[in-house]
Amino acid sequence: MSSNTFGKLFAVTTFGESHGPAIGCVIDGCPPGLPIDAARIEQALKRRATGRSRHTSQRHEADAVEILSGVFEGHSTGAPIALLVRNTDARSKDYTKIAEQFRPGHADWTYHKKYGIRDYRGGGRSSARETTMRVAAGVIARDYLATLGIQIRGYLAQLGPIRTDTRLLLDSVDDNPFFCPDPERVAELETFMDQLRKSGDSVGARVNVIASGVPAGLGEPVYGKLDAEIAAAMMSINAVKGVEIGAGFAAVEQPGTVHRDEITPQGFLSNHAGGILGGISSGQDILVSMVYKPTSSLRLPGRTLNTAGEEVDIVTTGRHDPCVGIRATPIAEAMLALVLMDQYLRHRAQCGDVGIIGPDISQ
Ligand code: EPS
Repeated sequence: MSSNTFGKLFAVTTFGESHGPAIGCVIDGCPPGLPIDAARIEQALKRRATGRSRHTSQRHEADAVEILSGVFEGHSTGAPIALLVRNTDARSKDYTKIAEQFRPGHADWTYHKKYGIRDYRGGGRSSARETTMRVAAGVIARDYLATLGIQIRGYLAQLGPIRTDTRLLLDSVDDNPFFCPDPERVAELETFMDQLRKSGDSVGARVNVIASGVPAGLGEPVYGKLDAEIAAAMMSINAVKGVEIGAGFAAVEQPGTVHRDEITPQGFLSNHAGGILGGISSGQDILVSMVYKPTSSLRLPGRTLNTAGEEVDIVTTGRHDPCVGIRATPIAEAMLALVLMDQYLRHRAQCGDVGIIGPDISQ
């Protein structure tokens, strides 16, 4: 089996490899009449792109978007929307040395074990380059969701040992290359990353995403619960090793009297549930948090095997992100948008004519 499509009614299929001729996606199920503009998508891709600062990979991709289908006179037609981005700055020779070696901590090993053949150039399909198309499709989902009053915003919550969720000035997230919500932490991040880059090591990060304006009712118990699909969406992003909704793992220490979000005529008194109860959105903000592991492509030597099963020391050269989490905020936002878009269309299909009984206190 293969699994390159995300979503049921808003179904996004991505294709392409990091060093292949192009990457792309096909979005099937987009409602007609939505304005779609390549330049707007390209703007969004710039937020995620490599080479925006000295703290990320220095690969400089054009990330020019070609719309091949599904858009007429600037609007979605209801036909599949096909987007293509040609790869323009792949440097495959960087990978010749490790073509027959497995980077410890990388998908090299498992792709080889599963498929028996591996495009080693830039990690092939396992590369974070693929997330470009998630962000592209995410623009379309976010634009539609915005017409419903749903907004999605993410930020870097922690980079290595540095907590950055000290102040949530979300309007300043795009003013720095880290998506840091506290401008006072940026200098510390710069210094930390400069030292890390010199050392040759890498580090992990935590990214948080919030969806506001989500109506109560999205989510399909029991196997299509909203939180289950959000967790799966985030876990499908390269390097994500953990996902939390609301209080998340902190719930283990919370008494029920604290964790429960008491309900009053004015609304919920807290949001430990992260906006989801029983797998269905409650109308509160949806709170998602995820952790990215440290990058596995390192110039510091490490022990591994080669494809002949011999012990070797591996050194990975080339252009890599010392912290993939730095560029991950737009990807996490896009994945949350894809889940909500798909779940919205699914809710409309099954329950579109269900009236809410009693006052809606959740808004
Ligand atoms: C990546 C390795 C690097 C990054 C790449 C992700 O690729 P390369 O070695 O070919 O320069 O630059 O990121 C992107 C190209 C991108 O657009 O995100 C990896 O191993 O995941």
